[in-house]
Amino acid sequence: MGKTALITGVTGQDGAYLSRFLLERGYRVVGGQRRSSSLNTSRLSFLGVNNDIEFVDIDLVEQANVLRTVEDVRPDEIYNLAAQSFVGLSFEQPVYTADVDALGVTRLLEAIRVVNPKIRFYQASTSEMFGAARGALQDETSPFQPRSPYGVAKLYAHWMTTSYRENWGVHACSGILFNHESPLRGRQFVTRKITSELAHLKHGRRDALALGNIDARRDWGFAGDYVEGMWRMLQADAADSYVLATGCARSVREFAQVAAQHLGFDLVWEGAGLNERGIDRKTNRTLIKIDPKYYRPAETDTLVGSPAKAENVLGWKRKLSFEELVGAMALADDRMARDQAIAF
Ligand code: NDP
Ligand code: GDR
Repeated sequence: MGKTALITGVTGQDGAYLSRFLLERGYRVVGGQRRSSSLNTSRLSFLGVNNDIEFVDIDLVEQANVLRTVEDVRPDEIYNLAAQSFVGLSFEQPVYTADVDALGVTRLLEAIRVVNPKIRFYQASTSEMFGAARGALQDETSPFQPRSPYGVAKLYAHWMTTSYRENWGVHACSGILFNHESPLRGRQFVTRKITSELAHLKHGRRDALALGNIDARRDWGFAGDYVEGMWRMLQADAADSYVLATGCARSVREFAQVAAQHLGFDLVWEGAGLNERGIDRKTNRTLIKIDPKYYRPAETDTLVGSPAKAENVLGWKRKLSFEELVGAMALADDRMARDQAIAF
């Protein structure tokens, strides 16, 4: 009989890719979803796995609910992907972010300790914990300097994961993942915002796309590659912390440039600061403008990671390049925007 995995945050980007990955390996996948007025299983449907998952209601702010779920499901592995994951929002909702992203993890770890300390645990940690790192290559030994309430909450969760490993012998891993994207990425994150909105501009929308700090640099990989790394961490004999990254940083400006090219625009930049514009040279139309509304109170300018440990110890290797990733996202949004333009 295959193993049972409980995935919290199953309706999110990574939840969808991880579900598909585990189902392909014969797992029984139990998807923890947060009950709301309208359930969002669109990503799971997109990957064709919606009907193969058993759903349970779980909300990380509810201790008894978390405990009962772990008791009922009796999983071999728990992948904790649930989070208030939008860094920008964490500046406005720091208490809620901490409740879910920090204390929520302790609630899960306590449930494991009570129900069965042999359950293997994956915590979705983040490069945001490195925060003010300023461009140097970050690895598992780099100092943490979080700049956002989200990063601070995730750092607490990272240390609690480490603590349950050291104090209670739980096979608890912290995956310190750098940004990973896909056509299933939420539209508030900058990559999907760019591919989705540029595609709509191509298919008739008029308003230019408004961005914040286009000189921010991130290490962008493909979500489908990264969920394999999560699984590999839980298969290793010893639990540990691992960085998953590409080792290469690109600016938001570069991402927009490549996406625009895939969508048939010839993007050039004019002006500076708040007056900078991204213009389509072919039509002289403004595609991109700057709106300070999207600036963050404390910005993390550049984040780039070294995946050397995961590559050497786990044999993990990402497959998709930056150009292939942007191309796949642009193509998917091009089709979606075209179909919507026809439908209306
Ligand atoms: P998403 O935002 O796409 O998904 C987050 C999931 O968490 C959603 O299913 C959401 O449910 C669920 N959720 C939110 N609050 C709660 C709660 N209180 N109780 C239970 N479930 C909740 O994130 P990603 O898939 O991109 O990321 C997965 C995890 O990895 C997150 O923890 C994120 O912080 C972390 N991470 C992501 C990186 C990335 O680049 N994608 C990089 C590093 C870390 P609902 O559908 O109801 O909103
Ligand atoms: P991030 O991703 O904060 O790194 O968190 P996001 O795509 O939101 O921002 C990346 C960078 O782009 C800059 N930026 C903008 N960002 C957004 N969202 N919207 C804009 O209009 C815009 N303009 C410029 C941002 O300032 C930032 O520098 C993601 C999430 O998935 C987290 O959950 C995860 O932990 C980290 O990645 C690693």
